[in-house]
Amino acid sequence: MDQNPPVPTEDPALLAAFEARIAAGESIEPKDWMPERYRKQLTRMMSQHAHSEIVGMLPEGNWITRAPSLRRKMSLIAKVQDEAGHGLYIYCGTETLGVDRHELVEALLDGRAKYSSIFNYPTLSWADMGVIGWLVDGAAIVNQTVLAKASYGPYARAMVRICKEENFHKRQGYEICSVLANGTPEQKAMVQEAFNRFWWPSLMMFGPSDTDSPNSAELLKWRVKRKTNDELRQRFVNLTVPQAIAIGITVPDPDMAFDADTGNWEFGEIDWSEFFEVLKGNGPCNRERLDARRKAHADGEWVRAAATAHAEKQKARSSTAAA
Ligand code: FAQ
Repeated sequence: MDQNPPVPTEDPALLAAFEARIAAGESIEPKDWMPERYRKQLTRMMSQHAHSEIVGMLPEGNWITRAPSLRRKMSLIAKVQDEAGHGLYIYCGTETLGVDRHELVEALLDGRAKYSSIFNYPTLSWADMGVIGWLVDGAAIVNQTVLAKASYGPYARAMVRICKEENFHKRQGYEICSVLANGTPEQKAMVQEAFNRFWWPSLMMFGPSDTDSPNSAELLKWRVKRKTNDELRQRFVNLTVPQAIAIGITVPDPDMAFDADTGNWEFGEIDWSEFFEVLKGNGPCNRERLDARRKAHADGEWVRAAATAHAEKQKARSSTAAA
């Protein structure tokens, strides 16, 4: 998507009225007037979010056939299906801004669109299923609970339902980790190793630090974002470290320390070069993830064709009946 589009000139009176509504905490709805830049920013952020949900099905989908019990398999299938649902709600939300989801999907498939960096890491052991639920869904909840108060109504409302489901995902993930951490020495080592791999990439999910976040100021001004990337990252760390301690997991950060004055768990330097490499397409699984999405899209061609044919037939039937 265009990084630096020309700023459209908006009618100053309309813009002032829009900004007054935002300041008053009103919700902006699809048919309301909005600045083009607001529409663009929301389309960018919501479409990246929808793509993340869909690509995010792949790392866990990879373990469905290898779940260690029927119960684990059932909850993993349900979780992966939920992520598909989240993608669909958010694509629908994006369409309320006047874009066509096919264009958004095209942008994903041809590599122009971003999706969350976290899904470009491999899932190497069963413990990864626990750690993803705990950390990745946990990070998503911290971010999305705040987005449930975003100024754009359809996005905010989608977040309410999504957060409820993400909470279930997080609990099932933490439960897997807790069982493994209290299991045999091999199981405990497996969950610690998975945690070590996912800890830093989970912190990166919140985006670059505030000083390097080009979109934050505008999104905060328009109350799409209600907290900065760094504020949310800190909240996630503060919530997660005590959970790790409770089940005997060590956070792989020698600089981690509790600051009694601020009440924060202070953490070490994030390797931002790794984050930006993943964004450029050079993460461990970027290519594999896009190839999988392209294959799924091509394999689904006949379903789309059949659904379209069915819809057209229904439409023709109802117009004959009405005549
Ligand atoms: N990965 O100026 P900022 C989930 C990009 S859902 C990739 O700070 P912004 C559920 C950013 O797009 C996870 N790219 O950007 C699940 C921008 O690029 P652009 C997804 C990233 O928008 C669980 C550039 O860097 N959640 O996990 C990332 O103000 C388990 C500069 O950054 C959402 O999308 C990143 N981590 O803040 C599913 C929530 N971070 O477009 C399956 C909604 C930044 O200018 C299994 N999104 N970038 O070229 C947001 O809250 C925000 O968009 C942020 C980024 C916070 C992600």
